[in-house]
Amino acid sequence: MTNPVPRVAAIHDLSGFGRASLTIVSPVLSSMGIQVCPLPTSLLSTHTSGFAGYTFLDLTEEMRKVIRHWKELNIEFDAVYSGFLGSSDQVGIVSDFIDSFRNKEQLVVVDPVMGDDGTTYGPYGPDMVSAMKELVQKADIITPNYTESCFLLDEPYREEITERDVKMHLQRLSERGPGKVVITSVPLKGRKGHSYVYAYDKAFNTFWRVSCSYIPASYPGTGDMFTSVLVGSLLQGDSLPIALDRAVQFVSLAIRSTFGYGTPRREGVLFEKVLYSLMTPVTVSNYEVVD
Ligand code: PXL
Repeated sequence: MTNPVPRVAAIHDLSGFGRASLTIVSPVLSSMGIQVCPLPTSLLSTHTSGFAGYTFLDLTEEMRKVIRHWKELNIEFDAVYSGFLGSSDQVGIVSDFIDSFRNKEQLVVVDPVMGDDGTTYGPYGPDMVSAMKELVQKADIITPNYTESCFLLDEPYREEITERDVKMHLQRLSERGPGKVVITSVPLKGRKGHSYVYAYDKAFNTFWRVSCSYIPASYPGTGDMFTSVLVGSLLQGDSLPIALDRAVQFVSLAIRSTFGYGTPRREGVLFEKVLYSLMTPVTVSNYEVVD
């Protein structure tokens, strides 16, 4: 760590309404005592999940200028954390950013945001999937959801998956480069009523699993929330399984707090109501080691 307050370059879109990407990443990480330096990839009126007619401004050229200026200022980042990218061309920019700002103790986290429930998000197609396959090779940690792990591995999306197959996904993804792989929203066979997060740490050859009870509503932005808490927790010095626990607990609490209000799904989770909970370390832990 090089800075008294850990500093993150956050490469995500800025969606004005609906709670996704930078409007989640910034408050979550700031609440955890982390400095966020946003490098916006695009500007949207809303996120793309459930809103028709959203506006979209591609910021690729502006990103090059921002990066040039940051380089002139010799800014050091303790972590680089990328998410939703505006175009497959931006993958090259993020890849160069990682190379040019690399330092020894830095954490590079790529959330290969591409889709959910077996389909890609609005503006994405096969070119983004190919580009993401390249980018994940540069990361220390990747956090695809189950759908995105299928895209990255050219595997068919299934309604249910066995634990043996999840472990295979994790190991095959880590062979591409990242030492730690996390897969969220795993629909484990025979375990309806629960949602699972699995992780693999290559250095220790260990698999981890965290379960959370399922609430019958899925909200956009929860993946951004999960990975942001994970990044904040790791930068605070937590171990991978504790960081997974904290991320699962925060997302579950945020979903539970929202569900009772019956707000439109597309407006995301009312995480503002539970942001305070990020200011304390983990209090309950339920992770398991998987044989
Ligand atoms: O939460 C992922 C995400 C990020 N950014 C935009 C999105 C989505 C998912 O819908 O549309 C613009």
